[in-house]
Amino acid sequence: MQGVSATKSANEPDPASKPDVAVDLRSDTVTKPTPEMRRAMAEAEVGDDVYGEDPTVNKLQARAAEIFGREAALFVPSGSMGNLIAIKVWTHHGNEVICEERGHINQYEMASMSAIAGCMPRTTRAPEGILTWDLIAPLIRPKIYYRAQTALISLENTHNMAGGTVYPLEVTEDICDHAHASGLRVHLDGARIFNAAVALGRSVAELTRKSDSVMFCLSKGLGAPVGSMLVGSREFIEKAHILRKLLGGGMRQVGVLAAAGLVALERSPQNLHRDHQNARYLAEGLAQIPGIGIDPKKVQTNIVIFDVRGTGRIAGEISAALGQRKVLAGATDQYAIRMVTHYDVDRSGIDRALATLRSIV
Ligand code: TLP
Repeated sequence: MQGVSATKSANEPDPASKPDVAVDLRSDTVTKPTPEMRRAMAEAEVGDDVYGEDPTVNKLQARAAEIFGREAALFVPSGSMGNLIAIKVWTHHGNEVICEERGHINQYEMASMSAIAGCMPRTTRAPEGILTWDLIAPLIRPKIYYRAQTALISLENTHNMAGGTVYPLEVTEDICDHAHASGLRVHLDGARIFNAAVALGRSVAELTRKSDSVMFCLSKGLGAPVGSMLVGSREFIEKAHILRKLLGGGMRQVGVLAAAGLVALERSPQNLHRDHQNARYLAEGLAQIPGIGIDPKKVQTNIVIFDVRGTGRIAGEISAALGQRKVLAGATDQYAIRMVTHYDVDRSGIDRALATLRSIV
């Protein structure tokens, strides 16, 4: 069981400790709503949010804006839609968006920045996924009539596919200062910004204060069943609101989801340090398995990506073998496997995952 939490009772059975139940390390998106979330959902006051009349959504939006120290916030169905909306607000068709090559907006959002926002990603690979102004500056297009124009820089904190890495605050702020001086906007894909905040011991407001817009997910480590938030200035959110409708993201009595989101926002950040401890413990265990490549010191948050080349087998084979033994993890490329710790997996689940992998390789 994950620690002292108001979201789950200490008597609740832990699914990971039952051998017939899978240890699901595919993602922190797999977390199920806690009993407190389910109660809040059942009791939520609702209204038609397309009319702006859902009191629970309005409360969630006001609270998110307050926590991030911003003027306004908007509830959106998914992180992908939130990122796309932000890109559309800050760009025109034909613009370029600078992002890290392995970034979610570049790899996992169905090329929506091109297909829908009409933008080109301009990417580079950064050590540990952490962009710096030195890496970004050469990617900015000169202001010449025959070149596409750079409009936006999008950062990802924590960086998912680089292994949950965290941007040092000075680096983000330096990027934002230079970007603004160059007339560029900065969007933050902060799907897991609360994990970054816990890792750095700082508030999400501090970590994000210089970004022009922030998207964060309620439905990852925070454990809500659905939903993400955009936060920024009132003007940004007004534009985002229109674009959400354009994309078909206007929802009606959606307070039932916002209610779970509110519980996630208030309660879950205090539990994330356990996921980080479990991830480090997992990485230390993995490092002792012959053929597995990982540096546990590099695991800063809840994402563990390890190399299986030394086992002589490819990641897909190993993850399939793990799956047959009810340990779920995804291959992220030919030789890499990702395991993500979260609220619904405890130490015994991690031990099971380690023992299972050891027996396979
Ligand atoms: N990430 C998912 C998969 O899509 C890879 C996961 O399991 O980690 N930004 C970041 C950094 C993300 O990791 C994700 C989801 C999103 C945006 C998109 O969020 P959703 O799934 O709500 O559209």
